[in-house]
Amino acid sequence: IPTLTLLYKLNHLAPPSPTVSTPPPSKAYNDKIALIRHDITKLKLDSIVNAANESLLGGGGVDGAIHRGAGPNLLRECEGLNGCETGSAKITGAYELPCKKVIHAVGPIYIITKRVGRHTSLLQSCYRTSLQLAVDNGMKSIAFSALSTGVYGYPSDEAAAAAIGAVRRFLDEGKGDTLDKIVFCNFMEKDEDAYLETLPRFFPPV
Ligand code: AR6
Repeated sequence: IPTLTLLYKLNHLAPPSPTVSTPPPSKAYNDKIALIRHDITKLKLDSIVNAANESLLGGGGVDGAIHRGAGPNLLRECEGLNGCETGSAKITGAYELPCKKVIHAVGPIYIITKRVGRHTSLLQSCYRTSLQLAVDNGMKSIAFSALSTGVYGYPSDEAAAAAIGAVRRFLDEGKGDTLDKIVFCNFMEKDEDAYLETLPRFFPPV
């Protein structure tokens, strides 16, 4: 039933934006970009990005780890947010976590959104919305979990290209000037491998 609901909603979204080709690699932002493999809940950065679902009321994977680490007050705050649409994000306090804020992004379920050609734009929209929320809330650093690559089934290589491309575009548009660090925080080796392969296409090693 949740699957049918999501499909219904997606059919009523705006048509997909034209595909954006990969820009030539740029070292200009290399000091801002970091790739690590770590438990994101342990990071002492300004903000971390959770791979949430539309209810924003917790779940498994990184979402479960973040709620466990933050304690029950995070759920209390999330209960007041009235959920979040796929492709968007909302920001909360971090409570007992070492970061200052948690950005809850709702990535697309791969198999459903691919059917309607919205998987890439929805995943990229999560990254863009999260970056904008970080900037708007005075965050200097942000760490992304690999949104949608767990339970939501997004293939690691495609997800990495969409994520890194979205970050690169945000920076190219001059919207991320106040951010000092943008961290891609992977947990599984398969995702780290995809990032190691894909990052140089957008941000070549110095
Ligand atoms: N730190 C960093 N990354 C992690 C951690 C961690 N502690 N734990 C897992 N990951 P997933 P999704 C990685 O399944 O695919 C939840 O139930 C993991 O290896 O957490 O977006 C939500 O409530 C993977 O690369 O999120 C939703 O219902 C990435 O985090 C649904 O899952 C995302 O995997 C969202 O599915």
